[in-house]
Amino acid sequence: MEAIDKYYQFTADCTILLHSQFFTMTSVDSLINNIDIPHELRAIARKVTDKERISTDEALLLYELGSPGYLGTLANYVREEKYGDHTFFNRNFHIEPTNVCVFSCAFCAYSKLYKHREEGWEMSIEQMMHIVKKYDGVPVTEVHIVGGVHPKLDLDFFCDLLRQIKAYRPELHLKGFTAVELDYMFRKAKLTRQKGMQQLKDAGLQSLPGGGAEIFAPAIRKQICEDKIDGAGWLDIHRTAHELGMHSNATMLYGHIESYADRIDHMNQLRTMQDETKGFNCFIPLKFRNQDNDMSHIAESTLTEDIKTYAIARIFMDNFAHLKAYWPMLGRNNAQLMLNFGVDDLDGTIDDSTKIYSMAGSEEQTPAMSTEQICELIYDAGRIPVERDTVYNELKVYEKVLM
Ligand code: V47
Ligand code: SF4
Repeated sequence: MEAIDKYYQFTADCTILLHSQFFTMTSVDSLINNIDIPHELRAIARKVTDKERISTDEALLLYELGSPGYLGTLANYVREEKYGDHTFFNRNFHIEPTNVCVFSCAFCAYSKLYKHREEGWEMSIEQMMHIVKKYDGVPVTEVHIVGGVHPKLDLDFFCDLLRQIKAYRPELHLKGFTAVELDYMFRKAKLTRQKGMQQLKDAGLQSLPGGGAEIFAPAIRKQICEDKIDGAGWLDIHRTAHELGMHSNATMLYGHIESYADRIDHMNQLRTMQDETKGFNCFIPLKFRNQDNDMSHIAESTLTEDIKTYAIARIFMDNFAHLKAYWPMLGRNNAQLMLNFGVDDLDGTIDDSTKIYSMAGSEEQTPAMSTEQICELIYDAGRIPVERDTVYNELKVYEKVLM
């Protein structure tokens, strides 16, 4: 009970902080010149305003010494330097072909093992085309296809699906398949990653989502998702896509058994690869949710932890253009809050079948938001909604109409 009281007290404090001194403090100069702030943090703030990259040791220091106010001011500075108040979203929908999976990640509340496949679902191409057709006349720009790793749904099956969607609605951007699904598909087809990826690209695939990255550190991966592709393999799949001219996203599953050093190592490996390929569109920290999975005994991260992780990601990952808060996972209110901690993108006005999070305990009962609702959420945070396509071309700025 005491812990719950403390949590609510913290949330209340945080709200007060945000609505009072946080928003009035604002100036990044005050971080550099305020002698009450530890000199190491003042030096980091100076580096950031000088557009110098911070090191992994400095990122660790931010976790250890940075207050939410300090981190928010600095991350917000980076975000506003790039986009001012512009805040991106896109209109998309999801297709989840199956929740049957040969892997058994301990955090996953969504999949059914192949031996219990009768408890799960598996869609035919016809059923998936039925979903696509439901959006006839709806101005969506992207379909996001992701699911479990089903041994019978192979590369040919997915190429066929992609070709049929493209033939039906050529302007829809096809973003699909985590590196985990791709690795399995290519191995099963006995193709190199280059050849397998090329086949998917030829069939219409344009981008990869960021899933499956989890935490690259082998010791953590061994405990939470031992049997699927390792960190080096995940990076290699994304490199392969980038070399073929495709773009992709990157995620990090945080707030479970990993350390701060593991998070920074993960972000550093992504930052290093981005220097080489420049193929990542955005970085998406994913907060671990603990319901109905084999890691339910692990407490979820606090809001302070979430704030710090988003802000540090924005400060550290200087070569990533965008930082996304995936609202079905984080909850609408907390995703909105993150717009003050470096986030410039709220993903999509996603419709229906985003089951992976609702099953693991995200408070989003209905993971769908209309364009109007997402715009309101953004206005309410004092920002300006901008509809984008998958690769962040700006499609429409929604200026608020004052009555
Ligand atoms: O890799 C699974 C995560 C990911 C849980 O690229 C969980 O635009 C928290 O990556 N708690 C798949 N996270 C989804 C994903 C994604 C989502 C939205 C947009 C994009 C994009 C990518 O979901 C998995 C895993 O890291 N996940 N279970 C859980 N209990
Ligand atoms: Fe399968 Fe993905 Fe769930 Fe892991 S997270 S068990 S790979 S569906």
